[in-house]
Amino acid sequence: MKPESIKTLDDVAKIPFTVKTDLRDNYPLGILAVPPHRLYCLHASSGTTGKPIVVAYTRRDLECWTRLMGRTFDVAGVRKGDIVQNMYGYGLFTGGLGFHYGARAVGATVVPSSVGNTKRQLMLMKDLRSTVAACTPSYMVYLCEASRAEGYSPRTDFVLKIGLFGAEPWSEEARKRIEDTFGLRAHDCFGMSELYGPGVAIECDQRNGLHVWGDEFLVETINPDTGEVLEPGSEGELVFTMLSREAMPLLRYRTRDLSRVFEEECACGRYHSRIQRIKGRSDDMLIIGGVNIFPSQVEHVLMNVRGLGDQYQIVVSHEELDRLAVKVEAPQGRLNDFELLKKVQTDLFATLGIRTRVELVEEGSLPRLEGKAKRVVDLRPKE
Ligand code: DLL
Repeated sequence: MKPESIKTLDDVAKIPFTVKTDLRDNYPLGILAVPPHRLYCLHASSGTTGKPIVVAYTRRDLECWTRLMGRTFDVAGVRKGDIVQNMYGYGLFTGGLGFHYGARAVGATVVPSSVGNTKRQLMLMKDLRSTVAACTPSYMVYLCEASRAEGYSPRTDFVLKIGLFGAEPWSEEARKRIEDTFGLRAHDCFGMSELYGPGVAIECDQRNGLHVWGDEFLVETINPDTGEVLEPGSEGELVFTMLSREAMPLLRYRTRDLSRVFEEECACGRYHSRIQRIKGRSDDMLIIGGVNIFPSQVEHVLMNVRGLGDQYQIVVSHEELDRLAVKVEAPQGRLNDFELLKKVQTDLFATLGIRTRVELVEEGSLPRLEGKAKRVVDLRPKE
């Protein structure tokens, strides 16, 4: 295709899709559209195998991302004078720095407390009088319980007004729980590393769909099985084209996220079209406490540990927080081999970045299915 081939919006449908494996196959920086010395920053997110996907930003890309995050904060009502406790992970994950840039763009005060250390988070939330909480919704739900367990009265000890929650699917029930506990207004934020990070779409005060920043992202919905473009309003897989990205201008990037686009004007007065809250994914990626995990990553680790059997099962559950457990078969003599267990646990942590409970089970005890193996058991409550 040549740039001249695109004359109208309908011509966009002639451009082939870009998919996650295109990025993985070109690891680390094989699809850059600028010379490497123009890069200002690199982030990374999980790929389907051991190697992550690397995402690159020029100076202009970082400025654009910051502007989009600033708008995202603005839509949610965050202003100068607000104190933003940013509990997204700082590091390769785009959540931490993305929200950091957003807070700076609106002139708010940012507390980069990053993930974890719940006691300290609660202490800071009270003592620094944080007015905005930014974290994964599952962590905020956890803070509902944890704050009471630590002896706080969430509505009087904290002064949170606004919550910016995303990076994983969540429900209206979770929203209600968070709002009732903390007396704040919770906004759903959507984004993905390949599309800068957070800051692709955000709920306004109407909270009836998330406004997509259409001046930067052209959004389409497709039938995930056939690739056919769907009319606005129909449910399908979201596909994004970035309009001004320099380092990695992805065209028709398939997100695997299922949603619906609607273009009606919003009561808030904004013309940016909206996407419905993400319904789920059309691939097997699991999101565990905001961390993306592919079952193939687990398999990759297990295959590389000597002494294990071939069958395994991934069990995801929810006890206060999302938990990941891996059951793997081992020969009779090694079921109590602590060294082996430890090795699996350490290797999984190194690849996935989250802690996993590993169980060595008897050979023959895990279910065998004909045809496609069902490796994942997800016991988390459904909406
Ligand atoms: O999760 C970026 C982000 C950080 C978004 C903080 C919002 C807040 P990735 O790690 O690349 O990037 O994961 C992207 O997470 O394709 C969705 O499946 C899922 N996801 C992100 N936001 C939402 C949301 C960040 N609001 C993947 N609702 C996406 C449901 C979400 N799923």
